[in-house]
Amino acid sequence: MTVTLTPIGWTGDTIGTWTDGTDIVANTFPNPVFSSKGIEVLADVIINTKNGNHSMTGYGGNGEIVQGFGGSIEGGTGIDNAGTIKFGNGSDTLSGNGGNGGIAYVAGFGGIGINNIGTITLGKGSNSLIGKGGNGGNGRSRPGGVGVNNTGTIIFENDANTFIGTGGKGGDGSSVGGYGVVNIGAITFGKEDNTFTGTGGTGGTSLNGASGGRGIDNAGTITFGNGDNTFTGISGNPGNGKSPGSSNTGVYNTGTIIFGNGNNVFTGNGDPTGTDLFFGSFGAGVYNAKEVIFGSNEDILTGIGNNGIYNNGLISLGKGDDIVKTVNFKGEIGLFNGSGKIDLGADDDRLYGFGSGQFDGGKGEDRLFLGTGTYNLSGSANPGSFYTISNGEINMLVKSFTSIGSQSFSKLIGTTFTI
Ligand SMILES: [Ca+2]
Ligand SMILES: [Ca+2]
Ligand SMILES: [Ca+2]
Repeated sequence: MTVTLTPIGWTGDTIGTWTDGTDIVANTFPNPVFSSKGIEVLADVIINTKNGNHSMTGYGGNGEIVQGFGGSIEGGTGIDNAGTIKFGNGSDTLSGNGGNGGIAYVAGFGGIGINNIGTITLGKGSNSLIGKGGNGGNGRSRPGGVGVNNTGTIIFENDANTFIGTGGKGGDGSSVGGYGVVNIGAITFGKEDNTFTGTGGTGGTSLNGASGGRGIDNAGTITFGNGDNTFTGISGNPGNGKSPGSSNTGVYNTGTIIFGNGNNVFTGNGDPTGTDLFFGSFGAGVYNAKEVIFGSNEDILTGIGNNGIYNNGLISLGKGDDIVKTVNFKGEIGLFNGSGKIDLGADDDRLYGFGSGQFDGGKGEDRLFLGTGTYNLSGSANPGSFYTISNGEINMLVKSFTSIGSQSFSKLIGTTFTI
């Protein structure tokens, strides 16, 4: 049965009112009502919890198993917010668990862990928002549920917060794993050190194992304040099959991700097997089509994949001794792809990888580390001051680097060299 939040408390499986103490809100597990939501806030309803520690845990109902057509077969959403939830100061936890999709002629989708189309503001205190998608139904299968799906607004204040989305497993048959976090709205963090993790679900088993889900898919805006943040997207593994499924992307960004000043660690881990669902044979750790902006401390951006970082937009590292690293699945220096720009900004930065795109070291002693191979560095720069490093197939445009490997950049101009 569903628990519904109200301005004075909650009703449903349990009934209570908001207090300044510790309020625990949860529906029954396992949720006995097929496809029902665990906890919901209806549209236009405004919830003001008081100060104190609030714990909300919602379990969506599983989809029904039906013979033939019909039935209520999608997994229910764990926590569904269409209104406004304002938490006071205190350490609050929202934990939503999507129900599993049911089995029918056409199976059901896994339920979403936390679905927000309204507004959630978490006050001061170390808060956690944790969504876990349900598994997709087997048979004529359906995808796993998304861990956290946000089309609205989620705001954290200044404190160390945790944000975790984990996609459900794709149904056996042929369906993809659920995405860990999908954001087309706005997610904002305050100062302090936050952890943001999205992990895609495993793909379903079939003749050709289905793709794992993306770790983090952002088409909206994610903003961090000053602080040392950890931002991690991990693709789910593909399902088992005679041939492996397509691989998917750790962090897939077509929106905006902005960090404040602090030592931020941003990691995208693509799927190590199969071919990429969207880029043919180029599985990506991090795919960026718009912008990722870091502030003025020491940031580390790592993409692990067939293509570690596939960038068609702008990635700006700002001031500070920053590191941008591509890693292939053997653990070696990997590949860049795309036509975008990576701007390392002021101070002494390091760039690991080779591939297409524009790479600007900016001010400072900037070092470039290419993977093993034979390369040619052009004898002159283009009108934009970029030199071309070519391996005979791919051109990498670089400027303002002081060295390549252990050798001086200026001494390599116009030469062919082997690493
Ligand atoms: Ca920086
Ligand atoms: Ca820099
Ligand atoms: Ca620099």
